[in-house]
Amino acid sequence: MQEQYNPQETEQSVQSFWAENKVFKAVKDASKEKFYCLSMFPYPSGRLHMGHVRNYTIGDVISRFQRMQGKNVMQPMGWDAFGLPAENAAIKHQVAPAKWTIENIAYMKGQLKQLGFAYDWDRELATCEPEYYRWEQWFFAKLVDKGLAYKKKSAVNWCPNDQTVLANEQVHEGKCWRCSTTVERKEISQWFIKITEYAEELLQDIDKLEGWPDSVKTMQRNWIGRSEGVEMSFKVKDRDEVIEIYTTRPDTVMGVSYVAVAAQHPLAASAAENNPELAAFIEECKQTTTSEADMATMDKRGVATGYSAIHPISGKEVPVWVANFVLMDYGHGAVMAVPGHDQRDWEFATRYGIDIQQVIEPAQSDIECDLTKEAFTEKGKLINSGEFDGLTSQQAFDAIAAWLEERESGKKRVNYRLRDWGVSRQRYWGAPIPMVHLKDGEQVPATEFPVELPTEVTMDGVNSPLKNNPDFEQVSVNGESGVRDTDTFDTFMESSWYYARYCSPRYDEGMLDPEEANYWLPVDQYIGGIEHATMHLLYFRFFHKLMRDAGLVNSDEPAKRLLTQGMVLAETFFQESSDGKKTYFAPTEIDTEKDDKGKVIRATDKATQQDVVIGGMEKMSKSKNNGIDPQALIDEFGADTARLYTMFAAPPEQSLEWRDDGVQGAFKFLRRLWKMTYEHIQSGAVAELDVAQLNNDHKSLRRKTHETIKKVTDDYGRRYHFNTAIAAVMELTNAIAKAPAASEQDRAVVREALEASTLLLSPITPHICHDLWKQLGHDEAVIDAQWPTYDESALELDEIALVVQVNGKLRARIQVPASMSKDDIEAQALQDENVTRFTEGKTVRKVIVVPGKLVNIVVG
Ligand code: ANZ
Repeated sequence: MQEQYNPQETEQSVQSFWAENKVFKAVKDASKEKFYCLSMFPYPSGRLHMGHVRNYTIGDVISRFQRMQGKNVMQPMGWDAFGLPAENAAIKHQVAPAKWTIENIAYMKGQLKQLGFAYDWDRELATCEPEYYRWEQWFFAKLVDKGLAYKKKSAVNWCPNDQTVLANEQVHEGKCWRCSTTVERKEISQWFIKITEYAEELLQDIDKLEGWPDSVKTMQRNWIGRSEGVEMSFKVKDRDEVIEIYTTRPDTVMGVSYVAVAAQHPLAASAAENNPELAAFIEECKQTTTSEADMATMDKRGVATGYSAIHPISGKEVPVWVANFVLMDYGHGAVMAVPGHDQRDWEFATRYGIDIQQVIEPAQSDIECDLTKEAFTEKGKLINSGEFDGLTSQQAFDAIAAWLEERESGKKRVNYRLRDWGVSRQRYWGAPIPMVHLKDGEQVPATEFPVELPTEVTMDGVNSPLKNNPDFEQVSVNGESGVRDTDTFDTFMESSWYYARYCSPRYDEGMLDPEEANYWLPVDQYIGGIEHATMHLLYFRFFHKLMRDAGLVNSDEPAKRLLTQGMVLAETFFQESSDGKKTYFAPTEIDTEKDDKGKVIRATDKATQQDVVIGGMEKMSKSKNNGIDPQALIDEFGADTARLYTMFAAPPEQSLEWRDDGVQGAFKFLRRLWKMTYEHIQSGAVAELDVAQLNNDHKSLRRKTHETIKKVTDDYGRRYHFNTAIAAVMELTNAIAKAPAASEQDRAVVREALEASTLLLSPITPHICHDLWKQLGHDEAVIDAQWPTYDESALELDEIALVVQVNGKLRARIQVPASMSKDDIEAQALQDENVTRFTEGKTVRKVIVVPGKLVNIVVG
């Protein structure tokens, strides 16, 4: 064994050992409990960032721990390889997206290997491979056949100058990113998958996700947004149309003072025919995109149509308006407006001088209701509502629904905020949508898969190489000639089922090999960022159910347990120019002064020696220039230090504030552990541990060892608190350093403690532990070693310390044998001279013994 810890040398040789022996190859084995551990796969952007390192280390630690628990672990890795950045790079650097992507994958794969992650690389996949996306296309064709995918018009960002569709990221402040032309909204025909058909199941099954964070479950519930309401129709006076509306507050129906429809509503179009003001307003609404979140705060505006609607209950006439706060794709694209009890309706009515009527009064008199100030939106008791007066909102809900139902002018209905998933993207670098437009206008799925994406392309930045490309577009299906869809899938499609494909990544007879899929699935532990709480994690659940209903998997949910790791933050440094523009400095460009807690208190620009502003901890990002390059860290300290530091600095769910001195500390700890083991081994052979021969010092170190095993096992397995696990092992190594090493039994207990430390740290710092384990004389690799179990008898104390109080005041400390009875403890406490000083001459009225803690004596 070398005296000095040399991480580069150790890590290379250990990684070769793993690779040569295919140590992490996962093979189905029905006799063993399986554990499928999955970290969200990366987009191959070029280099790993610290967020990846953190995410993948967490997954790796869990995988290695589970394996040492005796489970059959699978941990795969792959690439979310389609997407816009490859197209952008293609335009900027004149390199085809495929080539750029493949080069990035090669580089990043090298980095993942350097970090020592226990992946089964034989299962690697990249979503841009035709062998992968062919099954996605095949599956989509199935969905089309089942009626679960359909085409409809939907708005996109359109640059009239470049004549191209823009992704949201390509619209900067309403202008095209390339030519700065004002971007328009344009309706084009696109494919949708009916996730709404699964809305109820997706909602109900959230309750089955026991191992998911509550925050994610709540976000999914809100995203699905189930509401119970009533739909009813308003006839339009002197016209044939009826306006269908959806309301969650039918109890307010007698307070309706207008009806508002969306700009895209058919009635709006017909009313606009002879009304240029209305036509202009509709056009303006169609051009603006307001997110639903902004709807609440935006200016509520509208134009009257001149039509009147007839109230279904009172028969009164109310005006029909077109309003910008009504969404076309929610409910029926129309609302019954009740300005007395809905704040949006109130703002609109106030602006346009429309009647505001109170029909609900507060249930309790101390609740304020002043309709001149704002709407009263709470539930209460009905007033001014004719035959429904006096009912509570809840009673009125049912009564009014029944009233409408009897007359066939309305009924109860459940509604969801969730919309169908639009999967068409007018981009090149994605999986082609496998649909063909036949001459007669019919659209049919392709019959052969993959519909391969041409990869030898040049990109002009305007047109997708798929468009106006006869080689790609012209096709014949069952003898009929047609034209292919030139759009590609949303990349969320690929990431919705990769976890299942990992189970049989090379299977070419189908999308999934059912035997493999049903052995490995569901994923036992999924790890990724909280930013995926809704979109990806909902699509992923949805796809699992689609695959289940296609007979491909037999479970209801894709992942049992989910961990959302926190962000990695770092200090920011900037200078501000007189016009308020901030220039951010990279940490490598800065000299810092720190206080004794390691907090930066002064920073100067290395180049100019000028002071710069310390901007505080923020998420590592390009825009703040505060990223720490993992590669530099690995090169300087090795992967084990990078892994140890990221696990030590914070528990996985919390944000991690990067501290350089913490990295140094992690490295020093590993160096010390190495040296300690070296010295122990140098001092010669070690005898068997003989419990009968142990003195108090031995027992105390042994107790520490076994307490540490107990705590660390719980930290890893249940709590996922790797930081406290590491802290516990550090304490144990401190105890080892202080322990005597002269006698045979001295060294035997030290050996036991060192071995435990090595095993307990091995999931986090697998390279150094692999070497140390070997040096400690073991033939089997540490990854194949069994996780240590604690010895209950080692935890037992021979003697325990108790405090003795007299009348509640601490007066003495006594040592007693751990097995001593309460009576004997009481007797010993009463005899202690520090106690007798306070009890002499007094009557002992009561003695309370709290085992393991204290004795309280009451005298009077
Ligand atoms: C009358 C009413 C009175 C309403 C009242 C609310 C309070 P949730 O709960 O989110 O499902 N609404 C219906 N369709 C709409 C559309 N296409 N665009 C904008 N708003 C729409 O919301 C349901 C409520 O949102 C419905 O209940 C309707 O306003 C409005 F005191 O109807 B309500």
